[in-house]
Amino acid sequence: MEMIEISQMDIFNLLDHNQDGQLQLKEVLTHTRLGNGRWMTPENIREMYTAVKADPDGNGVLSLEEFKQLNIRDFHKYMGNQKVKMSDLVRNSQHTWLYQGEGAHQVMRAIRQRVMRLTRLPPEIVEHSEPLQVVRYDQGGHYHAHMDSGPVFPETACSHTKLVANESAPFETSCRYVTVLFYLNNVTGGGETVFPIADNRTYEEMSLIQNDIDLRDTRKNCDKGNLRVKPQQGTAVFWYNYLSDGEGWVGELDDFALHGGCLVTQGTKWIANNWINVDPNRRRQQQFQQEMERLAGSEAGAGAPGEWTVDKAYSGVHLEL
Ligand SMILES: [Ca+2]
Ligand SMILES: [Ca+2]
Repeated sequence: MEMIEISQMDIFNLLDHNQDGQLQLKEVLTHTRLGNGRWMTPENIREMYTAVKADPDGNGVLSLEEFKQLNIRDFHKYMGNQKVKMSDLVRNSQHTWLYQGEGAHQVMRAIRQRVMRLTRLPPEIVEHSEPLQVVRYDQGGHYHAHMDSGPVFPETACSHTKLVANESAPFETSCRYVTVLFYLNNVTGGGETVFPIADNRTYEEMSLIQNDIDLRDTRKNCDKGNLRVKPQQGTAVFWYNYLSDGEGWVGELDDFALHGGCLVTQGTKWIANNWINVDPNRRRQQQFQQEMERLAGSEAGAGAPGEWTVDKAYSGVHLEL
């Protein structure tokens, strides 16, 4: 594989969203998905600047000169020494997966049938989607605002079709066209589902973080989100994570689908998620469905292992966006 050389100057320019030659706090925050699941607040960034002496003139922004002086080892050492609590993570909850394919418990089958009727999507698409994810948030639990699926470029593979398509791709995402979120109980305090920028026509990525207010932070700023849905047992909310391509198929990612789980202030919150996976590449989706049908047909009577294959493919999926 070819390695890409990028200089510190290139990184600086990538981070400097408004191209003013300074890194503002929000420009740094937008790119702080560090891979260890930790959520960074403006205060965390300031503490980090102080600890690694990143901002010697103390004006709260990093100039190119300051950025070049940064010792990346100091930074990693600082991050490595941080004690991380569950409440510091992007997501503080537990989950499991429940099989819904042929032969599953009638309640699981009934949920799948209802998702078909609700979304009006072809049964073969819904049947070959991910199993049901059941999630429990204890008191103090949350999930900061995120997208359920990622952008799809020509060189992006979908998790569900990649094996069938047999194409090597540098990027991969789950291609979750639709999310159906079920509320399994009434939550005593908090736990709303927040869509911080729903219906916000003037949305721009950087406006998510204003001074010290990060609208994605569901522990602190749920009250400032545009749309909040209160959990009510037996109800569900569903939305599209991608726009239409204008030709009856899945198009670009819909940034407005950003959502999160607000802090549970009292009691426990139980939800379940059904994600409907559709490959924006129509040919790959069709290829995948044909293969699933062939597998189910060739091994009929053996508990439809074709579907188990799909379910198993998702057993390790843990998406942090
Ligand atoms: Ca800037
Ligand atoms: Ca500075």
